[in-house]
Amino acid sequence: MGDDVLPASADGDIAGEDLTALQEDFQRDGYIRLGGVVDARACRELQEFLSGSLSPLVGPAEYEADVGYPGSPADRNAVGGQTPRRLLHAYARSEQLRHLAMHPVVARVLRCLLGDQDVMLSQCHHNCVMTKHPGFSSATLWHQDIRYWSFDEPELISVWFALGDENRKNGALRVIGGSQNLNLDRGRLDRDLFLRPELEVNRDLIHRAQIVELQATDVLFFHCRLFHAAGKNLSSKVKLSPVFTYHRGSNQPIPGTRSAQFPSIAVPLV
Ligand SMILES: O=C(O)CCC(=O)C(=O)O
Repeated sequence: MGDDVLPASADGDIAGEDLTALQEDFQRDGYIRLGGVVDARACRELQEFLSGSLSPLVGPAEYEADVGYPGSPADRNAVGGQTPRRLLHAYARSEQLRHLAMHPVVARVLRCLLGDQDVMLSQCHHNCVMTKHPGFSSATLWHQDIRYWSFDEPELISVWFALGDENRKNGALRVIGGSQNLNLDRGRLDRDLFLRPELEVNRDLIHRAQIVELQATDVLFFHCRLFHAAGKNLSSKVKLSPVFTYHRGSNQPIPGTRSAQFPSIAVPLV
């Protein structure tokens, strides 16, 4: 099940039969969690580095006020209006983040899930560090990340790295397992392609959601068509989560779109 956390072995490797099980879970649920992938010390060092990028803010960044989600400040001049939501261009920010994006266990699992040796990291959206602040963070409504993307095929996988614990209190992700396989009528989504919660049929779907709690060093892989959402951070500590998105080399961004703005980078074979 996608809600089990499969630990990587002490040397960070994964047995072939485990990879097959992960692939089956991913096909069914649209997400999988892997436990203890990133070295704990690397998580602490990344948290330290990223905290230093918040104050003073090292751009480029997206602000909570820019997205206008429930709970976000009305504009950048409002109280809390300078709260960052994402540190953008994560891959370019440091050697440590580049190592994280190309983590050998992540690369191995991606090759299996995408069924291809030729795996690429997109430098367009996500490629960011989600920075969920106490006080001024917003809730993210139910959506599929494919709304951001323009690729030949809707087959991309995002990898979410937990540098600290992620739980209900600090706004962990919630997912609707299996929803990557649904084809919903356009009328079930609002103008911005969020699920319309006022529709009973959508309420039934949302009722199936599960929270994805993560511990520092865990990673979550999720399909770009998986419906997911997240709450505000009600803890007293900023939640920092690097997120990168990957695709097969043969699955190309549509020229001229935001997805083609920067070249993708090959994930090295290990
Ligand atoms: O609020 C969150 O942490 C979820 C963010 C998210 O799902 C997104 O930006 O696509």
